[in-house]
Amino acid sequence: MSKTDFFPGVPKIKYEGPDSKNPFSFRYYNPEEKIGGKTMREILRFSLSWWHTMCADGTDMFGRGTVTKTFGSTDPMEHAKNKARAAFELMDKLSIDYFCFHDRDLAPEGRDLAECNEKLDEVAEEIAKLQKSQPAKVLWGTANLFNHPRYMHGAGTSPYADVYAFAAAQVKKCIEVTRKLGGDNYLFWGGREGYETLLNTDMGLELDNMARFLTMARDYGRKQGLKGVFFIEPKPKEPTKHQYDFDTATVFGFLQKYGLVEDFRVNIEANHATLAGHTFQHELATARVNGIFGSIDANQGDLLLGWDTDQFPTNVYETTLCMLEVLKAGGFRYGGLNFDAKARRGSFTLDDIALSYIAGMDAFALGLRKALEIREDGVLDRFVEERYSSYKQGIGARIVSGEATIEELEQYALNRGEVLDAVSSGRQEYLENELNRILFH
Ligand code: XUL
Ligand code: CO
Repeated sequence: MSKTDFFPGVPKIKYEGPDSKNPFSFRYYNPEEKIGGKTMREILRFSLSWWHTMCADGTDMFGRGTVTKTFGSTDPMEHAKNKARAAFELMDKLSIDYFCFHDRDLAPEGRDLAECNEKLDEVAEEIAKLQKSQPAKVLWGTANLFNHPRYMHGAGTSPYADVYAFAAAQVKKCIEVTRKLGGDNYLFWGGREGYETLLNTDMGLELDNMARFLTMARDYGRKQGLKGVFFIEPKPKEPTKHQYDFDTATVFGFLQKYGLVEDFRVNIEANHATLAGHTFQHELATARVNGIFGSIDANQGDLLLGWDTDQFPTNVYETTLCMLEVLKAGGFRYGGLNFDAKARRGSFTLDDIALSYIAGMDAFALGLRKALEIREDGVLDRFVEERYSSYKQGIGARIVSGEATIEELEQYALNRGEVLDAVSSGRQEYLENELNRILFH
C-alpha cells in the first residue's frame, strides 16, 4: 500500500488562518511561523499517541469497538506494519513531528518473551525504514506493564520476584527499541504500581523495589546511549485504587528519597491532574518550581466524571494557562505535547481522528499565542511582582537571604505593632477579567 491510502478522506492540513471555514485546516497552528523567537512546531513539539490513534477502536466496559482500525490487513504482523505506515501518513498530513508508543502497541505479543521481542524487532525495523523518508521522531517509548494478567498485582511493585524480572526484561527490550528508533527519552506510567488493600501489601518493600527497578532501567538506558530523561507520569488511581505515583509532589518526594532526581522528570497529564484533585496548572507549577518539569500528555477530562476520559483538549482557557506554565518553565527541553487522547466512541470515522487532532493542535496553538500575549501584556507578572515586593527590602530581604532569625522576627513584630495595614487585596476577580480581556479582545 502506498503511504497515502489509509486516511483517504484526510488531505494535507494547511494553515489557513482564523477565518477559515475549512474543517481540514489549521486556524492557529502555523508550523513554520516564528513566534517568540522559535517556530510553532519547535515550541509545541506535538506528538501522536500510538495506542489511542492506531490501536483503540472505541471499545468500552459496555460495548465493543465502533471504529475499524484494521488498516487493510487482519494478519497480525501485516496489521502492525500497516499501522506504522498509517501512523506516518497521518503524522505527515498533520505536520506532527513526534510519536509515543508502548511496546505492545507496536507489535502483537508472541507465545513467550523471546517471540514478543522478535515481533517487536520486525515492526521496529519497518518503522526505522519509514523514518528514512520522513523525519518522525520518538518523543518517548514505554513498556506496557499493565495489560497482561501477570501484572495484576503490579510489575516493578509486584509481590512476586518472577513477575518483577519479567517486567524488567520487557523494559530492557523497550529501551533498546526506543534507542533503535532514535528516541532519547523513556517513560514509566505506573498504572498497576500501587495497591488495592494494605491487608495484603508490604508498602515499604514495594516502594524500595520500584526504586531499584527505575535505577536499573536508568543505568541500562544510559549504557544504551539514551541522552534525554526518564519520565514518570503521575496518576492517583485507575486502574489501581491507590497508585504510588499519585501526583507530582508525591513523585518528587520519591525521586529525592531514592536519589533519582537528576535523571527523572514528570510527564504531566491534564486528566490525571484533575483526578488527583488538582488543576492541570497546579501540577505544571509544582513540577516547574521543583525543577522536574519534563513533558505533557495533552488531553482533558470531564469534571462531572470520576475517571480518565482522555478527551482531545479543546478548552482554550486551559491550554492557555498550560502554555503559560510551559513558557515559565523555559519551554520543552526533552518533552513535548503528546496527545494522550482519543476521539469519542461516537466519533467513529477515520476522518474524526484527524479532526480531533486538528482541534487539539489548534487549541494548543491558540493557547501558545495567548500565553505569549499574556506575557507581553505583563499585567499578571506585574501584579505578582508587586504582591511580593516586601521581600525585596528591609526585613523581607533578610528573610529571603536566610539571615533573619526567629528572635529577630519577634523583635520586629513587637516593634511594628499590628500588621494588617501591610495586607492588600488579592484582586482575583479583577485578574480573571484581565485574563478574559487578553483571551477575547
Ligand atoms: C494512562 C496513561 C497511559 C500513559 C502511558 O492513564 O496515561 O497511556 O500515558 O502508559
Ligand atoms: Co498518559
